[in-house]
Amino acid sequence: RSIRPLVAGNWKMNGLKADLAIAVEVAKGYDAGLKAAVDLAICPPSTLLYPATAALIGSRIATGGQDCSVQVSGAFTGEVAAAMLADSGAAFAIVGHSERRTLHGESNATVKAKAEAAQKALLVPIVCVGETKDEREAGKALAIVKKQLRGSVPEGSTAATLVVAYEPVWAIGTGLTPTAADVAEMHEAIRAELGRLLGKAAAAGVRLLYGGSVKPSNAAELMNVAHVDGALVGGASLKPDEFLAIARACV
Ligand code: G2H
Repeated sequence: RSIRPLVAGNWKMNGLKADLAIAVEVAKGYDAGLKAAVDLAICPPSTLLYPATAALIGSRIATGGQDCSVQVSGAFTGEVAAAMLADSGAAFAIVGHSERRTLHGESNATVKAKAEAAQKALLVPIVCVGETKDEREAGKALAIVKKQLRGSVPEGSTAATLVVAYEPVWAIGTGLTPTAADVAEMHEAIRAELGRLLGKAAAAGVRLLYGGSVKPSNAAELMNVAHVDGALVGGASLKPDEFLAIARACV
């Protein structure tokens, strides 16, 4: 691999204080061999960000938020600013997850504004893109994802300030995954589109994660696809053994 992989756990709206034990278990299993080869991040609900970061001190496991506000501060009830995530210890912020795009009506422009807000707070946004089942079946998957990238990726992003996650909507939490050939085609297209947007040199180093029903049984196949530089893991990230097995599949 020319790019050091990243495996990020997206806990979604799961996790109470007692579940910090999951993060601690992951840290225990993040042995020297894994540390040498793979970066790990855990994105718990924002209520657990500060204690999770504290629980992971010394582990070299990063934390991240699952969303951030486009606003910096002020009268925006219920919103969490990127700087607040950073202040709680986060290094990353997932933006534009399909659950945000679909359930909260986030447009590409909103996702881009969130990614810019994250970068201004020195967080690395994990910008999520992916087509729906209808779009895939209509042969529009590549066009849709390219459009999402053009609309959602901040200008001037570099390998150090951007991660992209390809998550086909129909693969999220369903147990379905695309074929390795489909993932290869998409990730190659994403790298090429980022090259047009950011310049080839910057795009070459941006980590491209695959997400959607990643589990130990399919991780080796998916993680060995060209231009797949890690995983964004939902359900399996709540099970330390499974999350670590997915990380091992990147070595
Ligand atoms: C996709 C993924 C994590 P899961 O949403 O972002 O979730 O692995 O449960 O499909």
